[in-house]
Amino acid sequence: MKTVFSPGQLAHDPKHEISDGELRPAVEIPARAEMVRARILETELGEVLTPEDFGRGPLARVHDGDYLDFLDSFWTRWTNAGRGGEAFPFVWPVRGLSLEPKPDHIDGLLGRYSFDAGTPLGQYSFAAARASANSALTAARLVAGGERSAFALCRPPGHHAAAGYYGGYCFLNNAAIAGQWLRDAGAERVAILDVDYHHGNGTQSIFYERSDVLFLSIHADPREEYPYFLGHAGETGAAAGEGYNANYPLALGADWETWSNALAAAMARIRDFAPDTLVISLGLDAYEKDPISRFRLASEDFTRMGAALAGLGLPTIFVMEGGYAVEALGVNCVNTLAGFEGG
Ligand code: Q9C
Ligand code: ZN
Repeated sequence: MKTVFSPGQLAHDPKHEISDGELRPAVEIPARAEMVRARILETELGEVLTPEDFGRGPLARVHDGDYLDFLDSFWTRWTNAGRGGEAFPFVWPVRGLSLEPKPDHIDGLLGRYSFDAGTPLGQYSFAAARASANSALTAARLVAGGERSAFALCRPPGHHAAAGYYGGYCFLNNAAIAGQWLRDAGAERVAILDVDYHHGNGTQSIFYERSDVLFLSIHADPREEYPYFLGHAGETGAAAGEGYNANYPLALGADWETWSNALAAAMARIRDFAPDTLVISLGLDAYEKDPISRFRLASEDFTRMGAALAGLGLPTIFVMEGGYAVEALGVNCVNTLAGFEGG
C-alpha cells in the first residue's frame, strides 16, 4: 500500500494545549507522524509519496469560504494585535449570542471559528493542515486511479473540524475533503467509517443532510467523553440524509470483543449501502495505552481491524486521525494497514 505524506505537515508544532485546567504539553505533535513514517519504512509497507497541491478548490467544497479566509488571515491578525506563539479562543457565540456581525478583533474571530479551547493555532498551522489535506486528496486520487487502497498519513488530523470551525486538534476535515473529491471525481456513493476513539463530529455535521455519503462512527460515548455534544446513537441523519448517519457509542473501557461487535454492525450497514469507495478515518487512540483515551484495544487488535475491513472488498482510503501513545503509534497504524493487505 502506498503512503502519502508531506514534510510540510510537520510545520504545525504546538508546544502547549489547554487541558485539565492547565496549560499542558501538547499531545498532537510532529513526532506522531515521524513515528508512523519510520514504521512504514521499517516494515516496507510500500512507497511513501509526496502529495500534489490541489489548491483551495477541494477545500472549499467542504469548508466555508469565510472560515478558510479566517485561517489564512489568522497570523497577520494575531501579530497585528501584538501577540505571538500559539492562540487559544476563550469566548464563543453559544445560545442566544450572535454569529453576525462577525467580530473584527482576532479574539472574537478565534471563538467565532472554533468549538473548543484545546486546539493550539500557530503561525504554520494552516499551511500544515493544507499539506495534510493534500495528502488525503492524493491518496483519494490514487484509489480513484485504480489502486485497491492508499494511506494518507494525515497530521494534523481532521475529523473534528466542521465546515466552519476548528477544534479537537483539527483544522481541515481531511476525510470529508477526500470523500467529497471522490464524489466529484465520479463516485456515486462514498462511505466514511470513523474508528477514532472520539466521535467524528465534524465529518458527521458536514454530511448529515446527505444520502450520497454514509457516515459511521465507533467511539466513546459522548455522555462521558469529548466531544460531548455530538455522537449519540439517536443521530441518524436529517432531511435527505435521514438514515445515512450511524453512531456506535461505547462505554469507557471497551475491549476488542465489544469494539468488534460494533464494527460488525457498521460493516453490515456499509454492505447494504454498497459504496463505490470507502474512507476510513483511522484514529489509533482506541489503544489500551493511549494517554488521553479509555478503550482497551491491544496492538494485535489493530491487525484484526484491518483484516476485517478488507472483507468489505472495497477500494479503501485510510486517513489518519488521532492516537497519542507516540511510541506505539507506528506499530498500531501499520498493523491496521498490513492487516488490511493480508485480509
Ligand atoms: N484532557 C483527535 O483524536 N481533548 N482529537 C482532550 C484531555 C481533546 C482528540 C482533553 C481531544 C481531541 C483527533
Ligand atoms: Zn481521537
